Amino acid sequence: MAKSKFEYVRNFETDDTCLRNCYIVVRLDGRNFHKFAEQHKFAKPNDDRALGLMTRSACSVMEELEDIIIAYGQSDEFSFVFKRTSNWFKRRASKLMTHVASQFSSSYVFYWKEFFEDQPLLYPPGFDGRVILYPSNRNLRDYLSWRQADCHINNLYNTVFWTLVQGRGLTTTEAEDRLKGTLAAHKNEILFSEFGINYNNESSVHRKGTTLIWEKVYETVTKRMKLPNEEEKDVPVTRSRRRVEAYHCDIIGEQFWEEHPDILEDDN
Ligand code: DGT
Ligand code: MG
Ligand code: MG
Ligand code: MG
Ligand code: MG
Repeated sequence: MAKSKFEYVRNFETDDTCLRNCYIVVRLDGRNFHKFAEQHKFAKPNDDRALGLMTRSACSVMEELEDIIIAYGQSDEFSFVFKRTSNWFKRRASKLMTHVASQFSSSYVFYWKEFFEDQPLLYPPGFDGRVILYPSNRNLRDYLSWRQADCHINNLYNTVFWTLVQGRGLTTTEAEDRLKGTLAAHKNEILFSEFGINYNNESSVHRKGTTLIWEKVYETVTKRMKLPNEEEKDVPVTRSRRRVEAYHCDIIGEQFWEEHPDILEDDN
């Protein structure tokens, strides 16, 4: 086929194929959500409408795009893991990342009203994206553990911080000073001895974040059928289909992975 003299510009495109055999992680993070949360009156420290909308949008990403085996989200971020054998878009990083980011962003706006009934969306939110490759199951699990540990550290801090501000009337500066240099044990202690709050009883959505995986569900529906030489009648038919399921549990330890052995493919 004849080529135009302009065709050569194609050669300026750089190759961004993700290395084979690696899990491809795309992590999105809300742009300037400090301000976005303020302007849309997010509850502090955790707004369940906002978290629900993030999860709804992440489900849409998993359902609409190919090959995502697990996703993990907290605060204004969500990580999506493509299976290591995925060949979707020939593993081109920019294609994968932009599809995830745009599907997520449009879903966030599309489903906004379902979660924020009385709060109008004041301006279009954006999400940045990055791609990270992990060559082993250990590396991938450590990545997810890192994000969940981050969720825990931030949530413990924020829980104590806002309890001191809202429950004790401290200014934000006073609360900051009070917490400067404290370890996790101190923070737990402040919550328990001063407010009678056992941090472990706080909502697991807030403490553990949200993990999305595929699960097989069996559905029995009745179908009207006509068999030869018989009257038409209702027959139960069982079908299996995949559905995205949300968990708010620990994913750092072994238990979750032992209970869901199909998520990760064997190393080597
Ligand atoms: P960035 O990501 O560099 O564009 O800037 P930010 O402002 O998005 O910073 P980031 O991502 O490090 O921190 C997330 C911000 O979002 C943080 O300021 C708290 C806010 N945020 C996230 N979830 C909630 C929530 O449920 N309630 C409230 N009040 N704020 C939240
Ligand atoms: Mg940031
Ligand atoms: Mg952000
Ligand atoms: Mg963030
Ligand atoms: Mg096109």
